[in-house]
Amino acid sequence: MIEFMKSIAKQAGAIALAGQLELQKKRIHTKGNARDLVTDTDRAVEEFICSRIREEYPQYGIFGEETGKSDSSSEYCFIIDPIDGTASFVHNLPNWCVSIGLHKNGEPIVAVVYQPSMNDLYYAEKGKGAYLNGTKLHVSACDTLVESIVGTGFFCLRAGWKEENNLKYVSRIAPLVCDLRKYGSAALDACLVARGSLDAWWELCLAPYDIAAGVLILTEAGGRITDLHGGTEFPQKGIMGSNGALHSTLLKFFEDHQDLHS
Ligand code: 2AM
Ligand code: CA
Repeated sequence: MIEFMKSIAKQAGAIALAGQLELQKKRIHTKGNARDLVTDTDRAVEEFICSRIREEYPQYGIFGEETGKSDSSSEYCFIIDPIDGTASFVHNLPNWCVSIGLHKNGEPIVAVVYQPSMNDLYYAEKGKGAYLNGTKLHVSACDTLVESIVGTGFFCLRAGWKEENNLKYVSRIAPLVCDLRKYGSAALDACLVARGSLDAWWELCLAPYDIAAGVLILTEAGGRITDLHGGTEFPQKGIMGSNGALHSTLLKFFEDHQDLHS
């Protein structure tokens, strides 16, 4: 299974890269077409992944960002984000990826995240560790906020959260940490924590396909994932992934500022 998922993620990445090349040619000159093209590429990538899954695992469920949930009673479900980090994809920035997770009875068991711009393939199987291009991953050992680099994202702003949004957390945490990062792909943020480049990451308002693969890669690399209250209701109640060592400190931070978030 893992080899199948790695292979389709890489092929999907190649389809996306070809779409991105077309997009770059058109983006400078024609606004409207560029928007259509990214949607077309998203759909083409997801359709490719779904068709390969239907060939190899016809009985399994599929939940894709573009096509929604398939009708299936299988205990297995593939969860697909064909291009996570769409804004970076459109603007020719490197921080976008193909994300494919496999759940069994709602629990992640296999995960693949492919970042074509770097040719980086992250993957994990439950209980077998997480890897980047064959090298085992481990989260960082950083245990103080003042030394930490923490990632976040602002989808909540685009989702229309006018008052209770992430900006209030950001303004309060910025003075406490070494630095903040915002890369625009939740799947890659989770992988960056898994490889120890970020010490933690949080976001308020994501969908299951944004994080389905990233959560397993992060936890298999020794990290911890919860909602912003320390529970398991992510991403509905926000999500935080950390190296583990910083987790309780960050949960305390969010608890102390809970009035900022409904
Ligand atoms: P995307 O690039 O696939 O749209 C950045 O803050 C994160 O928010 C990205 O992972 C981005 O995924 C995600 N995001 C953007 N629009 C979203 C939506 N409508 N629902 C859920 N997540 C979204
Ligand atoms: Ca996404």
